[in-house]
Amino acid sequence: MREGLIERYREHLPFEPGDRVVSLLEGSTPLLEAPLLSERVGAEVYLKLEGANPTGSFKDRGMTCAVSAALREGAEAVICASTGNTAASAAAYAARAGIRCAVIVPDGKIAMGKLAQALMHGAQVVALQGNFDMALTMVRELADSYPIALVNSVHEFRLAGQKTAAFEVVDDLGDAPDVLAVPVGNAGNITAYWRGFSEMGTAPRMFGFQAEGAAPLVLGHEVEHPETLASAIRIGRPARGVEAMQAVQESDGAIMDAYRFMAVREGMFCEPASSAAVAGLLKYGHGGAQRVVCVMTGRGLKDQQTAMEHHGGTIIPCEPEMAALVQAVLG
Ligand code: AN7
Repeated sequence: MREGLIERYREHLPFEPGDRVVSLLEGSTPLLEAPLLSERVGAEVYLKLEGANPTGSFKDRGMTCAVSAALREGAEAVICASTGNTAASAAAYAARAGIRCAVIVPDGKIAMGKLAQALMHGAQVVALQGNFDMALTMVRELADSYPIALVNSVHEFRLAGQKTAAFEVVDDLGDAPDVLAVPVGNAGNITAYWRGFSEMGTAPRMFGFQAEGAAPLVLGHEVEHPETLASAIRIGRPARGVEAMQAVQESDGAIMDAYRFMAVREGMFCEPASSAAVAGLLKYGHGGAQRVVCVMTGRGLKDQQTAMEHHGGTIIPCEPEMAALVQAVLG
């Protein structure tokens, strides 16, 4: 039987046998070779397919731990601020646990699929007329004053769960890659990977990629009004600072090029934030690495609107007649 990541990695995680575990069988995601990307980058590039997690993003790794820990502490409700994926994941795990969930999202700035997930799982969805950074500040204050467990990546259990992705990469490759490329918003995920690799006694170089309009870690200062098409990483004040990270920024144009390249050439439909890491690799290269792992943090279907606006294809209308169909198909 397949097991969730708390069962699989219990000796590395702060859970005891007998603790109630809330799992949707997250983790154990595929590591896929990317031949065309490898050719362009000039190194062996592998994709860590985190979109294969139950709610379609890497957030499930942290959420199984955060929600299980919240239950153990007797919480009856969880809350998070989110650009979308954390909200979807928190809502799903809270539903599974039978507790209430509130998600605070920047109004109009999260992908529709993620909003649909949060609503379907029965979360209380609050659309804040402000950005993610404001939402996080306010949610932290609220969680300090009321008996609601905060499940953002300021929560240690989130990082504990997310570090397991590094264990899987080392397991699958037989060793750590030379470089790990990952999109960065709050810098929770890159911090978690670094911990995971460190616990395995390895130290790959960490390449973090931010979108040009939302690149506080590259600029070295907070960004008050972050803007990018990659809405998942529209974050101006990262909750986690990081060591051992090299951060660069990528323009929305390059992110959209990478987004299409991955879908058209590699058959991999990821969400725009994930393609920020691919765009960065294409622009800055492998940095002397032989093996690179690029983390595909979320699934393309989450954000159909961006896909429909940037696919570059056409839909050919057709009358239900054979001649018209031949014309439409063969041109
Ligand atoms: C697809 O869901 O912050 O650097 O609230 O959804 O750990 O923040 C999402 C972030 C990368 C950045 N890729 O990770 C949220 C949220 C995708 C994401 C990131 C996010 P962090």
